[in-house]
Amino acid sequence: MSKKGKSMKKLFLIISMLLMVGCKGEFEKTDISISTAQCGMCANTISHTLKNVDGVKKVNVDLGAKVATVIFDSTVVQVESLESAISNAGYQANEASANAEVYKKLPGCCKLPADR
Ligand SMILES: [Cu+2]
Repeated sequence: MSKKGKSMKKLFLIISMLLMVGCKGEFEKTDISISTAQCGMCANTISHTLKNVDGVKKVNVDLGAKVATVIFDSTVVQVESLESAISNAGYQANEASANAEVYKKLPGCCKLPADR
């Protein structure tokens, strides 16, 4: 192989390594507290809501721990947008309170025990 070919190969390797690091760095993981979620229906609603947000890669809702774990592309979506999506589905997300109008329309089993 010529000297030029060798250095081209080296350059290509460096570029592909940088690209791999770049792609990996785009995905972030966050745990969102969903303290007002009550039942499996709530968990499904929150999970579907988050999966429909652009940039969300993976969602796991732990109803026992009341936590939604989201893996998302931070160049496309921010945590605040994930929180407002949950709020607009009628649930508290971290410090963002639930959209009151949507919360009112939730089935009884999905409301806080005091509101049923
Ligand atoms: Cu529910």
